[in-house]
Amino acid sequence: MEYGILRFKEPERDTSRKIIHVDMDAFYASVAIRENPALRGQPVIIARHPKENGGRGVVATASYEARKYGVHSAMSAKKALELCPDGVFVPADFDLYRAVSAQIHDIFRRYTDIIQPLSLDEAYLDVTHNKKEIQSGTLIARAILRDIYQELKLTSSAGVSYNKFLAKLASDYKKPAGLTVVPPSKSHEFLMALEIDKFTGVGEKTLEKMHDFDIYTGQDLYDKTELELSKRFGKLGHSLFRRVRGIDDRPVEVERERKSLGKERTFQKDITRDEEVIQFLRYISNEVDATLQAKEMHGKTVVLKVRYRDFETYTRRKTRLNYIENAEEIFSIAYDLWQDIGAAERGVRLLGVTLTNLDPIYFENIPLPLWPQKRTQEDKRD
Ligand code: DCP
Ligand code: MG
Repeated sequence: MEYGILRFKEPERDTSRKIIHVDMDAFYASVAIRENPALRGQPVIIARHPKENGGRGVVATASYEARKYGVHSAMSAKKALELCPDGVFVPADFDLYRAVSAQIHDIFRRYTDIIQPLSLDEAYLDVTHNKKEIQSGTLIARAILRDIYQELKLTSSAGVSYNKFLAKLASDYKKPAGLTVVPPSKSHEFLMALEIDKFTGVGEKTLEKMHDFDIYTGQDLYDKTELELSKRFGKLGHSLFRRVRGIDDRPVEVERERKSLGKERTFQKDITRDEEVIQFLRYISNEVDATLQAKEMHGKTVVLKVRYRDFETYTRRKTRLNYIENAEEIFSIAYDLWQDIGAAERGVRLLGVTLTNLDPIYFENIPLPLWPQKRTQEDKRD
């Protein structure tokens, strides 16, 4: 017991979760380079060439080579050309980015379904309880970066920590192709050294106010009282007071998956031969296709579900760049997936085939929103 000293209790931190933030490196530019290897090593700028549209265009992103010239997102294409006259301008291809993003999400889903996308190239994952029962968030993050690289030939960066705020800061810490882990024991040190503009919500205007108040680093922020911060910065002040103490209890908010349609069957007698699996997958692919046609829907993602005799259940999915148009295509993807996860000799109790991310066939030309609609106020500032 201490007497005579009035002590303010530090607010509690919850360090029980394992959160990963994944962010693709120079996303649009990397996809463009992957599609056209002649671009590798060149300063690639994702924008229409100023010559083509009178210089009204804006840079979506730039490869790291182009960034050396000072080119960055949201800069006018005209300015980018001035800074980088040898820049290779490539127009954006949103359908392609959306498709690649779905493939990245397929990889995430091998580890967890608790995924919150912030944009096409960025998402939070809660892997506290994950499908692989891996204890270490770091190992999962490493596996995800590896899968993305091996399967999609794209590099990404990840941050691992016990909350969203720290995980996001960490993913940005060693870009490109970086993995940064901030365990509870290191978060204080990490936050104290951070420049103040790295804190979520501190944009240009707030930055000036921070400097006026002699706040340049996490440490300076930490040294202020909650009252001081809330007086000057209102709600943001309250939030920053907590953030700089490593507190952020926002959950990873799962987006509802778009419509899906599938069929599955539990067999009276377990299947034990590959030929029987193939035969059944053919049959059920036809069934799914017929129902889809009746409902005038189509999709790009096939999910295969397999339950073995011992009730162990696996699901695996694959996303195509284009809509899957018939039963034969559904079957061929389902069979590919079976080859990944199937082992007939274990005794197959249940098989299921589902198409997800369905769209109505006749509304193809309505553009989907590029950014997820449901975002909390704070994520909007992320
Ligand atoms: N984007 C855009 N306009 C912006 C910012 C981004 O069109 N003002 C697009 C292009 C990016 C993608 O969103 O490729 C992802 O944005 P990021 O901020 O993650 O940037 P990058 O992935 O391009 O680069 P980094 O390696 O810094 O993450
Ligand atoms: Mg990115």
